[in-house]
Amino acid sequence: MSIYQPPADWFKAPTGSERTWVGIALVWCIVMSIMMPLWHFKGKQNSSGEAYRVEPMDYAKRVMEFIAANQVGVDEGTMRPIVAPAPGSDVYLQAQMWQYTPIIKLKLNQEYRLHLSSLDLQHGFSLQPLNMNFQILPGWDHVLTITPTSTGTFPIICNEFCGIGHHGMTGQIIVEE
Ligand SMILES: [Cu+2]
Repeated sequence: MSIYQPPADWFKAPTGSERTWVGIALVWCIVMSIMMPLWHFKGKQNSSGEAYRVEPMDYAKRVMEFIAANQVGVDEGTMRPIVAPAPGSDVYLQAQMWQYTPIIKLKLNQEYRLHLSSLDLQHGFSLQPLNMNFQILPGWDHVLTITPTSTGTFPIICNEFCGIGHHGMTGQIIVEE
């Protein structure tokens, strides 16, 4: 509640350049509102929001089972397990301060269900150099349906500040023929 009541004729319709800028802002709002759902279906890089509640310790157990069933090696530099899951299968990536586990090898042009979750706090999943970005939250299993369309080694970097080791938090997805 204001101290003084405004005069009854306080509203003045915008004129001149103010009117132009209000118009530009309005048109842009409408364009963005149309583009968001359009890009979801046309852009091929948006998640359909498939996510499930999961207790962090239950997720860690699934990741351990996944690694045990699919491990093909160990990365010598980081001592992280390397897994090569079957095409069409569920793939589990675990984020925690300050690493991603495991290193994932995928086949070109095959579809996978990539599960993302965190054991501690919020992390980011930024796949480079494609610049595909998702958030990784503890308590949520976020499932991305992905089909790699080019071969190579794709670094994952954390783009949500998560503490003192954040700058060194990286992972890897390797795509092979
Ligand atoms: Cu981080």
